[in-house]
Amino acid sequence: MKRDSPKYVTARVVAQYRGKYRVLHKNEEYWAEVTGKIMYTAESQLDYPVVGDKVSIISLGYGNGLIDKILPRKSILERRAVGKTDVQPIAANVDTAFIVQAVDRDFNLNRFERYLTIVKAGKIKPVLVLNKIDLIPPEELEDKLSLVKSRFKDINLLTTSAFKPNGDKYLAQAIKKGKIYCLLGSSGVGKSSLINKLLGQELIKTRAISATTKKGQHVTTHRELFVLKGGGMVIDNPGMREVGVADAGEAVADVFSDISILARDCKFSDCTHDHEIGCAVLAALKSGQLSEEQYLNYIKLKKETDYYAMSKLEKRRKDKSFGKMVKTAMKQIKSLK
Ligand SMILES: Nc1nc2c(ncn2[C@@H]2O[C@H](COP(=O)(O)OP(=O)(O)O)[C@@H](O)[C@H]2O)c(=O)[nH]1
Ligand SMILES: [Mg+2]
Ligand SMILES: [Zn+2]
Repeated sequence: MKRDSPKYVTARVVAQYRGKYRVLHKNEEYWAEVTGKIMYTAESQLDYPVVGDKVSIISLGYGNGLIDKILPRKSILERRAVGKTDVQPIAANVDTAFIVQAVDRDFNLNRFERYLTIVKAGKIKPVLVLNKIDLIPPEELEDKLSLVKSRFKDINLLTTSAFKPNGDKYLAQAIKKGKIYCLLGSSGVGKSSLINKLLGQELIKTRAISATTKKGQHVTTHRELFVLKGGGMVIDNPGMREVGVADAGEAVADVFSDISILARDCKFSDCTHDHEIGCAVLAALKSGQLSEEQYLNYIKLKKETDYYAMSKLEKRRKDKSFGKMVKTAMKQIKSLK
């Protein structure tokens, strides 16, 4: 008797739970787990599926599936817990990240810089979003907008309110069919409210019970991708307390482009802009051309990436000596034969 060959389909990871994933193939949803092969060969979290990933699954019927392979990623957004070296993937294949702040209490230019660094390190396009604009008078909003614009000259910026009719207009306009977006920012800035507004009431209702799995969706997910009516995809993220930067040396230079340009005039090419004689960055700080706030944030983020790079090097060194150990052991084994 001939057995049926397994049915492979390509699907999108739309939600992740502990060890389980919800994936979407066309309009069909599956609950999926990863194969043992993925589990046993994984070297880090990066080898596991993450929301936004395209995966190849084996359909097991009844809305269940096995994730067999992660298809090559266009981009990967990752962060690092402060003081640790392992990176945590946030989302895959994101085209544009909306970095959200609320204009009332959360407003903080340094925080924008930190998020910009992780977004740029992931080769993702950033857009800054000021939400809850219903809470402040127009003059105050103007002041805040000019502060953001003067610090981030080449980054797109838009304003929203989840509470005003059409308050998501600019956000909706920025979202294109077939592209993946994610909302980043502290807890409470209104990310989920904005996504609800983009979705509209009806869509949320139809999501209450999944047609394929017949399971209710009361489970609070940590990260979830929503498909909008227009065909754009939006990922909601839980608020992240720590957004440590990882492999982001280049991104830091990019985000702090003013400092990078100044640094070309430093006397030493390896200047750390910390104490060196002939440092153009320190000179600009002294003359007031560069603000102390931005300088300090730069030094802080630079230290974080340097630390990360260093520990990676150390890891590599360790790997090397382990390799040597294995070689010597193999030789000894051979000589015994
Ligand atoms: N006034 C005002 N409140 C908002 C706005 N957006 C969200 N909120 C409120 O802010 C709180 C946090 O919103 P939520 O969407 O859960 O934030 P998240 O943690 O970023 O997902 C909730 O009480 C919302 O009702 C807004 O545009 N204006
Ligand atoms: Mg939320
Ligand atoms: Zn310097």
